Amino acid sequence: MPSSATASAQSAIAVTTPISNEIPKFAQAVPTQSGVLIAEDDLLSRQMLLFLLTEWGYGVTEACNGDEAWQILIESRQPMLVILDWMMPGIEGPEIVRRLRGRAGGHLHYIIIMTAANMKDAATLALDAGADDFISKPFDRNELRARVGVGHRMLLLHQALADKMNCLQKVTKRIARLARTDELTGLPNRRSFRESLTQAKGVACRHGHSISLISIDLDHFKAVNDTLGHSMGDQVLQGVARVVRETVRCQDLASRWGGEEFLILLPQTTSEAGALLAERIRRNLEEANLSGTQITASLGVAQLRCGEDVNTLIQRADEALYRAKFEGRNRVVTAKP
Ligand code: GH3
Ligand code: MG
Ligand code: MG
Ligand code: MG
Repeated sequence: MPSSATASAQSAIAVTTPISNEIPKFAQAVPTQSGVLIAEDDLLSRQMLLFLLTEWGYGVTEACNGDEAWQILIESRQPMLVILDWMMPGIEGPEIVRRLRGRAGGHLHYIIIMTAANMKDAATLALDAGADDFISKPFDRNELRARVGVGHRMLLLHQALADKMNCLQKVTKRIARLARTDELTGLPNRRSFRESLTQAKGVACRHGHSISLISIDLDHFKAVNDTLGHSMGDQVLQGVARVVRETVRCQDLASRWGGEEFLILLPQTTSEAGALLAERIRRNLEEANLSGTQITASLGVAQLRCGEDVNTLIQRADEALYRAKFEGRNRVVTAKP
């Protein structure tokens, strides 16, 4: 039995193959896992359909009236290929189609309605009800094989498209995540942090909550690179990120702002509480002994003022940080509220 890919490739060939009376090879070759639901109340017709479809390689599910067919269709997504008799006890063919198309995912089935040849406008009505195709009864076996084959190819195409969409969705998600993450430390990057800060500011203003920021800059980090090498410096930065992440509370958001600088958003936090947390981070970094080297950091803390924009808040946290540098490094300085 051919794979789906082979069947797709074969169906592509069909477009350029001139029409002949011979059954094309690809049309004969149907993967056995392809199922067809036959809903037909006439026993003889149902047996004939069962015989032919089985011979052509389809797995067949039978329903002998409309209610039974409907039950099968709503209980399972399979089979996706459906042959419905128009007139049956219980729900009639076109009504089944209408109901199915109205359900989530119900547009994915390929539905062929069997119409009596002498019924006026039957084909139009069947297609208008939402069927994909129709076959007049009594049916010609070659025509049936060909039309069911079209349905089968359409379902394969749908499947291939759905697989591609799935793949695309996963890639898009991954790209979006990468665009928001700092590659070295795995922390949110500057872009992501700015968005989160703007959002958090909106929430804080609406609810009258305080919100604070800690700005961190490693002390004399250039010397770490100069003595240990850049790749060791990278490892130290990863270690700093780990220490910061482990020290902050779960509602806080630590980010790598750039280089050896980190920003932490503290929702519902005053600058006094922020300073206590900053001091804990400072101490933990000092004691961490990352990659066999002792590093220290200077930290600035600022609390959002009423009506202040996020850039000014960042700037005030930075100014506090530079005061910490100026005053001798390895310390926390809090900006005036
Ligand atoms: P200060 O105490 O005044 O902040 O001194 P400093 O040496 O930390 O500051 P400076 O701005 O002079 O140097 C920052 C250093 O951080 C220089 C730069 O090479 C290093 N750095 C920035 N980004 C990275 C990185 O991704 N990996 C490594 N290994 N080093 C980085
Ligand atoms: Mg009937
Ligand atoms: Mg710096
Ligand atoms: Mg520095």
